[in-house]
Amino acid sequence: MSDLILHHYDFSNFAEKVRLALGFKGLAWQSVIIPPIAPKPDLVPLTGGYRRTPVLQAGADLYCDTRLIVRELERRAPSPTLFPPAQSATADAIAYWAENRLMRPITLYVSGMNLDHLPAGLQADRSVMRGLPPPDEATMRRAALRNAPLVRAQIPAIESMLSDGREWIAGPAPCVADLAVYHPLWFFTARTDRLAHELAPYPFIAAWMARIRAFGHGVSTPMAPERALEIARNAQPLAPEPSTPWPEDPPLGSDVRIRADDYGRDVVNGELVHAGTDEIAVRRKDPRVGTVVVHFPRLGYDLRAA
Ligand SMILES: N[C@@H](CCC(=O)N[C@@H](CS)C(=O)NCC(=O)O)C(=O)O
Repeated sequence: MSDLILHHYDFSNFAEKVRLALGFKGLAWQSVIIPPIAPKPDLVPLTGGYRRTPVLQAGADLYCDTRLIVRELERRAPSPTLFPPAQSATADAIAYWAENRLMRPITLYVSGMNLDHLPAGLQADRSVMRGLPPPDEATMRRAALRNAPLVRAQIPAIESMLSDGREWIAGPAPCVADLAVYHPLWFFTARTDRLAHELAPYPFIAAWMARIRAFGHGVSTPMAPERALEIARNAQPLAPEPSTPWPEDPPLGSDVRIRADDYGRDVVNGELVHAGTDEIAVRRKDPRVGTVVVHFPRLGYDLRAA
């Protein structure tokens, strides 16, 4: 049985990025479905408070944020690679743009146009997650209309990247940037086809999306959430990778808190066991899961002394 457990739900676009990475690498994995809105009583004991989706678990190690999750999959299954070295700088820049500049307008546009398809309580939950008051339907509709032009100003850039006939977005080989640009576009039609017309004028995008869809999702087996907790409880975390801390970092072994620097800023407390250029990790204890190590990417997370 694969020891990879993905905590996710079907319409999460960031989860779709990881499902496709699992498919690209031909991996088997266990699928734990988590609630799309808080509370997440069987996830938070594992992560220590992080509630965003998805989370990857392997035994007593938890990997938060797709930036790190995809790298961890690469470390465990290097071939085929999602990080061809010649493309890595371009890929990182493209992925950053797609997930931080393109994604939000798409979310606001798609959600506001599909109010009749949103799960109950979703919008209120997302507002709390961002520290905002819950919007009423008219506000969401206005946000959708404001964001439609911002979406339309950016999608042609994707068509243009592909229009020299290349198969993949950052060069001759598929890489993590393909997944990072794909999942915001996937979100357009994840619930309904209502906005499919927005992508219709772009033949290069359509062909490229079909190539990525063909990666599939690997081989997944459903797992009950309690079983994932039990697996963590019965496992020991991996020995932390050697650290290369910066002088500004809190000392290794000290109590720290980590949280996302954008939204869903729930604090995770623990003992700093790894500080590297790209990753930070804390060890923590929970009555339901014993000792676990929770890993985060360096970029996008705030690390400070507790
Ligand atoms: N930077 C994060 C963003 C993850 C994210 O925003 N996921 C959305 C779902 S697509 C989320 O967490 N929504 C709130 C939730 O699921 O509780 C990542 O790459 O994993």
